[in-house]
Amino acid sequence: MAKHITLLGAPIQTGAWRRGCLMGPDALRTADLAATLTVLGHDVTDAGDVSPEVLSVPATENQTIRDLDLCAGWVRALQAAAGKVTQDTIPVFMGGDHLMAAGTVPAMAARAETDGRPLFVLWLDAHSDIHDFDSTDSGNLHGTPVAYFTGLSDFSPQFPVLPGRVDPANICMIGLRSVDPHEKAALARTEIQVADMRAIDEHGIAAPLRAFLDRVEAANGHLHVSFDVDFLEPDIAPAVGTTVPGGASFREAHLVMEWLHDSGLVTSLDIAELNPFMDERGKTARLMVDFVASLFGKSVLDRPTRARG
Ligand code: 6HN
Ligand code: MN
Ligand code: MN
Ligand code: MN
Repeated sequence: MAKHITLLGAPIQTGAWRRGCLMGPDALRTADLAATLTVLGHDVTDAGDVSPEVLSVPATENQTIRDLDLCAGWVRALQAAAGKVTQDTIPVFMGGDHLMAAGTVPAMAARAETDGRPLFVLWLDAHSDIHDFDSTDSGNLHGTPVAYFTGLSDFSPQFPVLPGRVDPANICMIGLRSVDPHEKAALARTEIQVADMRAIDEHGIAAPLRAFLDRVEAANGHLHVSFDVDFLEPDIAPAVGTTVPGGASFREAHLVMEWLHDSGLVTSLDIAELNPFMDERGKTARLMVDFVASLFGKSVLDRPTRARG
């Protein structure tokens, strides 16, 4: 089924320690993301890049936090830009480090509220990104978006009041393999469903995904997918700042993308943490374009899909 897809660049890199994610949107463009989706029959608009607001926010008690003003300016600008995306389009937010999700996800939650449906989030990542201003020991705010958009921690007054909040019970994290002690404790206190790499080794990646997609469908939910490139095994996807060995294989990630397509449930997507400065001849950018294409219907053989209106 043809979709209207809007590409929106989120070249934020101040949430990460390593510079380079600002090139992420342009690497995806160079790897032909728009044309690839157009060939699949979709109507694609590239809406260009968002720019951060220039802000000066009060200091946090934790002095280790990096680039707080710029990060806050990005969160505000991304919430504003994503907030303009209407229901009839599927936005693909091209990051940018994963703090981008502090902008995109609350906006998608607010969008879902306008038709009274809940937002679900599939978090594909080596990390849980559930730190807050007090708990982060690295000071890198890309480790915090989940604690923010769930309202589990207080990020005021530095970050905006949430335009929309995600219920932790509506989040599924797949691929985790680097979780800090504070994050472990935070996850244990929430209803977030987690399939870490051990669970994937034991039961396969299909089982937790199927269970989650069934829940999204039963709740008539919108589904936002936040795909951190470090979800993948670094051998196949070297273009990330925070590589952790033992990630999802090409085939596991590919299956996830194809199932997401067949579910007909996905209403928005983040591509986060692509750092082209770390890439090998564009291989990670091209791989990500291929995965996005699978999510939007590229397949070997046709299979029945659960088309939704
Ligand atoms: N990401 N837990 C680590 C930290 O610095 O807080 C890593 C965060 C990684 C963030 O993958 O988007
Ligand atoms: Mn992440
Ligand atoms: Mn990560
Ligand atoms: Mn940490």
